[in-house]
Amino acid sequence: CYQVSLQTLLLLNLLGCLSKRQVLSTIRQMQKLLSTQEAAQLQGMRNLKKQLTVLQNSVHKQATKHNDSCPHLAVPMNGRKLGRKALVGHEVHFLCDAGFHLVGSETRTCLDNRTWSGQQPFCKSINDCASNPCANGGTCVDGIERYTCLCPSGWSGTRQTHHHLSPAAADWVTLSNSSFSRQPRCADNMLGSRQCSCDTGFQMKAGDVCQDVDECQLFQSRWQTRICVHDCVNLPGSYRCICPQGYLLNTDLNTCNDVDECTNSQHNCSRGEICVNVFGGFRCVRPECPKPRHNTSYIKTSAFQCERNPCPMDSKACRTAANSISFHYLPLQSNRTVPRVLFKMSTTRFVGDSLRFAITGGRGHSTFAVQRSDRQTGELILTSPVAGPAVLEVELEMSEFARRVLLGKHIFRVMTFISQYEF
Ligand SMILES: [Ca+2]
Ligand SMILES: [Ca+2]
Repeated sequence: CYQVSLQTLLLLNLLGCLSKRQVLSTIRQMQKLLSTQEAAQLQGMRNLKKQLTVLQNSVHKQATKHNDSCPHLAVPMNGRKLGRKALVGHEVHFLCDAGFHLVGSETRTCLDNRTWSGQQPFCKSINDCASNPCANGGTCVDGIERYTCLCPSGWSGTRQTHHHLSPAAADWVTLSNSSFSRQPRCADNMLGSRQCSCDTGFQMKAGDVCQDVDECQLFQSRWQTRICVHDCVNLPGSYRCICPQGYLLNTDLNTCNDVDECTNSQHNCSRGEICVNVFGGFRCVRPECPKPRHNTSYIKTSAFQCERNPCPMDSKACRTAANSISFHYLPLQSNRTVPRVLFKMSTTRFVGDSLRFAITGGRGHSTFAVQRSDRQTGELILTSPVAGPAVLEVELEMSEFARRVLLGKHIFRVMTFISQYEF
């Protein structure tokens, strides 16, 4: 019936003045009070830390302002940068290697406001097949500064030579029936008998003719014996693997490697967007913090992270809103085996006594599950195979508790880009 201090509680307990039930209920009340105070204090400290970071950033910005130079400019992949000085008024020029053409600004000037004029250029591989140079159903294979036309059988290279007008050099591989068969090499041996053999990639057929081995038909048609990860073209005496756009043939000549358009600066993401490399292409993303509402607002603390601004303690809407929202972009190949751990979440500032993980939304979230991998880590798991191309979105929540009192919530927005192919 009255408030007791810890000391008086002990004393009264010793003297036997209070019943066990009364003591326990008082202890519970005090525990609850402590937890609430702990949460409030923790929130206060987090706010202070955040304000210090903001202050630190603004000091950094002021310090760099005194410098009279523009930020460092990257050298485009497969190209060169002419001019090293990055001082106000200076210019740099960009060039591309043979077989590539420049996309973006050829010349950029360091302006008075210490930013570069124009757009960061990149060197794009010239697609020598873009003009469809192979006539009459020929298949074009792009190379660097050249292309190869693979003619269907029944057509000869000479009938297509008038398409040589393209500036790129062309290899003409005529897949007429005659180029797939050759005369054997024969020699008379000491015993007077004749021995004949075929070149590599050819085999002897009836009528003493060397016939090309169609490796594609022989091996590519069955999954177990496939020789090319994507597509195969039969050539006289050999074969060639072809990769779809966005991939380059690996040095093993049968697998396809994704082109990293983001680090090669081969993307066209606009200013304010972030390039995300995915299998077979790239994506331009723009992670944005939620708009302010009900006393709740967020500030961007890094490219992929938003943190809640300090809130008035009397606003329940603000106190229960997530403390942070982070954005995650995951590239994945089509039809990957499951179950597969896609993403792990944990906290480095764990002060409570328990964490809870949950899926709280997103398109196509039925293909996902969330589970705990240890006390401090939750995992996002893909539970069924997904055929691409597809984009899956899922929103995860990690809540931190101390004695069942919510200390904070963190939201993870995970976007998975699934490629068209299984590589
Ligand atoms: Ca062949
Ligand atoms: Ca890519």
